[in-house]
Amino acid sequence: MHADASARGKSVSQPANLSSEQLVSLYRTMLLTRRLDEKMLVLLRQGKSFFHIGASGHEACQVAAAACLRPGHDWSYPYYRDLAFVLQLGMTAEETMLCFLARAEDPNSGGRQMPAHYGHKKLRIVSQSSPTGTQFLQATGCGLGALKEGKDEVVFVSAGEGTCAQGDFHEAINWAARERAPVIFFIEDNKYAISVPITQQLAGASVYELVRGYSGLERVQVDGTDLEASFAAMQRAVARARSGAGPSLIVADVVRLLPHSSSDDQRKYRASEELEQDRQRDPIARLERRLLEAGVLDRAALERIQRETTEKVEAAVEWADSRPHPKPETALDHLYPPSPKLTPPAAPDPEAEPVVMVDAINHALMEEMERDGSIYVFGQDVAGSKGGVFTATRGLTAKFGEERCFNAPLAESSIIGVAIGMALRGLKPVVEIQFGDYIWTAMMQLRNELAMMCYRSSGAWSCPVVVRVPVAGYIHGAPYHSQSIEGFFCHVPGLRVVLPSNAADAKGLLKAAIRGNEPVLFLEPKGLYRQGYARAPEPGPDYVLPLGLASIKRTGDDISLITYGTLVQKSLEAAQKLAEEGVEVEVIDLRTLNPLDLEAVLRSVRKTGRVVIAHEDTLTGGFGADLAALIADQAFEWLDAPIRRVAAKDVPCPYNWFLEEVVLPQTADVVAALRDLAAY
Ligand SMILES: Cc1ncc(C[n+]2csc(CCOP(=O)(O)OP(=O)(O)O)c2C)c(N)n1
Ligand SMILES: [Mg+2]
Repeated sequence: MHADASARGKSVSQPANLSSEQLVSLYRTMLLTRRLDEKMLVLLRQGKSFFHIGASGHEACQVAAAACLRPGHDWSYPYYRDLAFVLQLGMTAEETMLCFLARAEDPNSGGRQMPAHYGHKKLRIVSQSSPTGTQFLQATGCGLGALKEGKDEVVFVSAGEGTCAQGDFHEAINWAARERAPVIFFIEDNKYAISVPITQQLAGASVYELVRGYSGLERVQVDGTDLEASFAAMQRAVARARSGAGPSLIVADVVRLLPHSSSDDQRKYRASEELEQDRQRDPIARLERRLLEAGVLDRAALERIQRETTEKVEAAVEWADSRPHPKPETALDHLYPPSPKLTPPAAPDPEAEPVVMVDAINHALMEEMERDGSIYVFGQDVAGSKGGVFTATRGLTAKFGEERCFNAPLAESSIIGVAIGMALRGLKPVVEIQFGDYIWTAMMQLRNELAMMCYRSSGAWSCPVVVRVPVAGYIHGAPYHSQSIEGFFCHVPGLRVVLPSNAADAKGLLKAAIRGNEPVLFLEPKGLYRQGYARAPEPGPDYVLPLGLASIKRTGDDISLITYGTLVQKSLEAAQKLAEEGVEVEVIDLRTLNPLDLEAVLRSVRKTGRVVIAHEDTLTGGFGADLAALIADQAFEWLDAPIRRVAAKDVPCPYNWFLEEVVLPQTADVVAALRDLAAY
């Protein structure tokens, strides 16, 4: 083992203190892993499942790592190659076969994910996904949570060497090292990422070299086919994390004895001599030699263990194969976790002091943080006396301390990934992405992690994260401070999308988002933050507005004008104009797009028979397209005219204010659409 002398902590070379019993027990898990891998490949050929990805060659370092953790106390984010790790931590052979055969009782995902996507609530193995590298930031968030809660828990996160090229890997190390978070980055270096060798992957062809510059990170290199050396490296990293000294990165040099997965044939890109060299380093053969030489086991004892292991695998397969598949009628379950049912509050007192939208949001955060100590606010510039570029978080650090309102690094994926990790351990992150235009670097975490966690784990895990995002234009914000983003996110099952148009709604909806268990994208039209017309008498601290209730802003019998966000005021102005012309327009503010109050829309359409949908987002693929299709589908017989849409032109929003005016929908555009429809 080679530890970095320049990093915090001492260099160690002592062998692990493993007793004979421990060695044999770890050997049993390694062998079980190998036999399961072999059996799964047989079952695959028999058409019993459709994907396999093996641990063969990685077993020694994996059992060593798991043996150093406290199951059910420490947290793990293992990757798809970690069968030996999860078995050693406590997952049973039966459970891994339920996973492989995609059965209903599989604790990993209930048959929703491919095999080897681990997750086990009781063992604190967090549900893992397919994208390489998303786990690092979540592990960091989990570690930060442990620090904030004063728990001595350690967080294990693993991946292959190829995955260390991902940005999330570096973002996670940066944040974990900055905070001295108790995270162990465990890299299983088999020199290949599918077919790509490490020389084509990483500068210096070495993970150890790659992370040299991270101050506060201890780096260790170890022969991952050597059980005892791996155990010593891991023991040291666990002790360091538990003592509060901070993160470690262990690079375990291993061999990949199987192709990348059952979809791959490594003979196509690796020389037979190289494959033979790898076989010479087989960790199981190595440990068997060691056990025999040390007299821990004799040949007969070894053979007995091998027989028992084979029998165990056969019994596990037979049992798992007898268990039921998930019922077809459960295919739509667990998209969202159960959330408290809220009843609509009484209307706010009209005599109350008026408040602008940004202050209403600020007060909602203030009141909710006061009420619930598990709420954490973070993002870029949100802390201290600045309180965010729009002041939405002003005063939170002063009131609740840096522990609960703090600045994140300038990295959006970090903000969402860390929030997910915190939420998974039971905390309530309410984070800010500074501008909707910059949310894209967090897209993987939002779409593949936050939104899918509950579904992919069959409801075992959920991420109650609220993501606040200033969006939209009319502020001369140019292409990169004007974007409307709701259309993208309404296409993501598992994510709620809220878009208020005034101060009172913003306060009530934000409170509901915070008090619920679902992941919520809370979009704040920044042009309305201080707008006079978006002001409202401030509702009290108990004003919690359930998501999914549209608001009828004006009633009318002639045309339904369905809108939300910045177009609400323009729609009201247009409706007023039409009223002067004798046409009564009903204006509906959707307030939340997911859940959608379709019933309120249909009720209005059945009355008017004519519909205009108005939103600021660009036309093509916008939310209006979907809503128009729903109305056409469910109220066709009631329609007397085509459904019209008013939206931004299909170009980015330009800076020049005359150009901006052309691109973004104006009141005159809404008026024109209404007149056109009234005359149809
Ligand atoms: C973000 C992302 N890109 C690509 C893939 C496809 N993919 C799956 S595994 C893999 C290689 C990973 O190699 P490495 O990190 O070295 O781990 P190993 O499989 O060798 O253990 C790739 C490219 C993916 N799952 N996720
Ligand atoms: Mg690899």
